[in-house]
Amino acid sequence: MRDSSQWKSTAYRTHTIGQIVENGFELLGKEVIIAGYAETIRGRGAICFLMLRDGTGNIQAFLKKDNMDEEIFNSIQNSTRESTIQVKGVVAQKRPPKTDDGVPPPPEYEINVTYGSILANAAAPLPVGVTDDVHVGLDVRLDNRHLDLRRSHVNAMFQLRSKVLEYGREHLIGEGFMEMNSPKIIASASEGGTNLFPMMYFDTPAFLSQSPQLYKQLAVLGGLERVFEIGPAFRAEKHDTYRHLNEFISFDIEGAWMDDEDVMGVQERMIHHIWSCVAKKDQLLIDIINEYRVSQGHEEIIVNIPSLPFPRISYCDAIKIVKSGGGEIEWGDDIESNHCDIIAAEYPGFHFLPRWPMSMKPFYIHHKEDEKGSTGGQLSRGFDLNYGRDEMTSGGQREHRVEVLEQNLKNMGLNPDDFSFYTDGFRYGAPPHAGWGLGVARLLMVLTGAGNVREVVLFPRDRSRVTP
Ligand code: AMO
Repeated sequence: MRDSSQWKSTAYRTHTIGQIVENGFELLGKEVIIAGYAETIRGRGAICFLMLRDGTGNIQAFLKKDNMDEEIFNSIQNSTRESTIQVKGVVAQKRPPKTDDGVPPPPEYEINVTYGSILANAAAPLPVGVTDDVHVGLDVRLDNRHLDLRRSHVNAMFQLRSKVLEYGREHLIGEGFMEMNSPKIIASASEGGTNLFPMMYFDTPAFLSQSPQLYKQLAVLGGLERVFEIGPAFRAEKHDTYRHLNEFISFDIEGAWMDDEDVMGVQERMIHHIWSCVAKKDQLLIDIINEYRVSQGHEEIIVNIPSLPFPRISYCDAIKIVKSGGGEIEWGDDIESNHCDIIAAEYPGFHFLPRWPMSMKPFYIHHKEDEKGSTGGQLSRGFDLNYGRDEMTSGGQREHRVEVLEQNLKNMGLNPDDFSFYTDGFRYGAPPHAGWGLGVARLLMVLTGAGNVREVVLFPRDRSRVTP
C-alpha cells in the first residue's frame, strides 16, 4: 500500500485510511473523516459493517442505527459494492481475535461511525470483479480499465511503474542528465518512413513523432550536454504481438563526448539502480503481485538485482551462438525472437548486443571504421539491450560529421534536404555523442512478470484499440 504518512487532509477527508491503519494508537478516541470505495457491506437490522478502501489501505467502519441518522444508516446499508462513501466517526481498537498460542495479534483499528454520506453509487453488477476473482479476458479488463485498476495487483503494477520512472530519473539526474521534452508533431521521420502516422497540421502535412531521436541530438549539439526524455512515441506498425504497441513510452538519453560503450554504462547502472531501489523499498508491491500470481498458478517473481557489467555479445558473436544452437541465420540478418531464445539460453538476463552491421541501423548511427564483419560488411556503433528473448533498448554512438551523415542519408535512400533542420545542427561544430531509447513497458514486463505489454500500459493503443 502507498505510504501516505505525509499526505495532508483534503476537502473530503481528514485522514487517509493508511494513516489510521499505521497510527491507530495515536488516533484512538479521535474523530476522523475518511472516504473510499465500499468493498463489502455486511450486517443486518441495526448493525452494519462497511469495509472501506482508499488508495492507501482498507479499514472497517462500524455503523449502528442508534448512533446516527436512520436514513443515512439505511442508505449505506443498502448501497452497492464499490460505491464511494464518506464517513465520520471515532477511531476505536477492534476486539482482537483469539489466537491458538494466546499471543495477541497486533492491534487493528476501526471507525465507529456517527455520520456518513454516499458520494456516488456504483452500478451493479460490476463488469470486472474488484475483490472477487472473476475471470474476464484482457479485452474486457481494458474496456473497463477504470475498474480493473482497483484490483490490488493491477494497482500495484502501476505503482511500480511510477517507481521505476522515479528511480530511473533519479539515477540519470545523479549522473548529470537533465530532463527535456521534444515535439510530438513532426515533419520528417527519424526511424524510417514506413511506420509514420500522418496528420494535418493546419494546412501542412505532418506526422506523429516516432521517437525524440533527432531532437535529443539537437539539444546535445546545442550544448545541453546530457539530456533525457520520457515521452510517447508513435509507430504505425501492423504488429499484433505481446510486446508491440502503436503508442509507447520511450525513455531516452543522449550525452555529449560519449561513445556507445559510455552510454551502455549509463544504461546498466540505471537498471541496476532501479532494481536495487525496488528490492529495497517496494517489496510490498511485489508481494501483492505475487499473491495474485500464486492464486493463478504462476511462479512468484523475484527482484534479482543484476550484476554489473551486463554481458556484451557482439552481433558477430551472437550470429555464431545462434548458428551453433541450430538457428538459421546469416551475417546481415536481423536477430529475431527465435534467435534470441537461443542466445537467452546462455544469457538469460540483461545482455547487450553491440556492433550491429551498419546496413541494419538508422542513418544517425556511427560507423565502426576499425572493424569489419565476417563477410567484410561495415559494422556500426549501434547496440541493443535484450532481456531473455525481448529487446528492451536500442542505442549507439551517433554520426557527428555532417558529410558522413548526409552520405548515410543518401545510402539509405533518404533526401538530405528533408532533414536540413537536423543536419544544419551539425554544421557549426558538433560534439561526438551517443544515447539510447528504452521501451518502458518492456522493462516493466521484466520486473512484474507481465506476459504482455498491455498489462503495464494504462490505456494501450494497438491496431484494434483506440478507446478508452
Ligand atoms: P527503437 O526503434 O529500437 O530505437 O526503439 C527503442 C525501444 O523502444 C521500444 N519499442 C517499442 N515498444 C513497444 N511497442 C513498439 N512498437 C515499440 N517500438 C520500439 C523497444 C525498443 O528497444 N531512436 C532509437 C533509440 C536510440 O538510438 O536512442 C529508437 O527509437 O523497447
